[in-house]
Amino acid sequence: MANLTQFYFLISGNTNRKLPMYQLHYFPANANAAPHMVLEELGARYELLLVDRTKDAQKSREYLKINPNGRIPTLVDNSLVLSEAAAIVLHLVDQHSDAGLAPKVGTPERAKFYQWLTFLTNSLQEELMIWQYPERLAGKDAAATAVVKRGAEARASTFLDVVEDHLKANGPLFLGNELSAVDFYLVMLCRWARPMIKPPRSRPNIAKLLDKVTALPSVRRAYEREGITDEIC
Ligand SMILES: N[C@@H](CCC(=O)N[C@@H](CS)C(=O)NCC(=O)O)C(=O)O
Repeated sequence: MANLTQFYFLISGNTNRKLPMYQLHYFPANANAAPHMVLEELGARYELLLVDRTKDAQKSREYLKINPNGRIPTLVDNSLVLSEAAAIVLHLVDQHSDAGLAPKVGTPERAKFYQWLTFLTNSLQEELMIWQYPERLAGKDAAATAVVKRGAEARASTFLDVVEDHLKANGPLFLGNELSAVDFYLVMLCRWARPMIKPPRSRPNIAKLLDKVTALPSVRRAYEREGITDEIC
């Protein structure tokens, strides 16, 4: 059987540096994208390591040692091994609090930042996962799969409407004029959601946020380094 655990190193910014600070295990445009955009925006030192999903490397013995869930991404920060994209994003913004990608801890703004990040990862992301992989819930039954897919898309669409209403009232970004990590998280999810019957960009305020955030050099670099060359979302 082929070696299922091929990790590849990719270039990551500066070359005149000592050991990398972080390692991000990724697959192009997967749930690593939000942590990756944050790393780029922070100007952090990191290495990218490909977890080759085409070979099921996320389920390999080596990878399961660092991520027993067999999911991508995983961030390695010295002795800390961290999974869950939202947790990684929170860790990064806390490690680089001076960069201001999240409001100060203990403020109402920070609480709202938690609210939106949790909403994105817990509600929208999960529904998009079901929409993309309905057979994981429905099994082999084609009719059941279609029902699950339709239901997940309808729920994801409702969640996008909630984001649209929020941005209309409080935008152009999640926290008004302040760029925060939650804006990057929405970009990641909106890329996945592009094939929806009602794509995220059909909502004007979401489209405005996506235009603003995908114009950032950090965001373009992150996707380019993952090998993504088409329009981000
Ligand atoms: N809740 C996790 C979900 C991660 C996740 O589902 N990653 C997908 C890629 S986007 C994955 O690893 N899929 C491979 C699999 O399920 O085998 C997170 O946000 O990090």
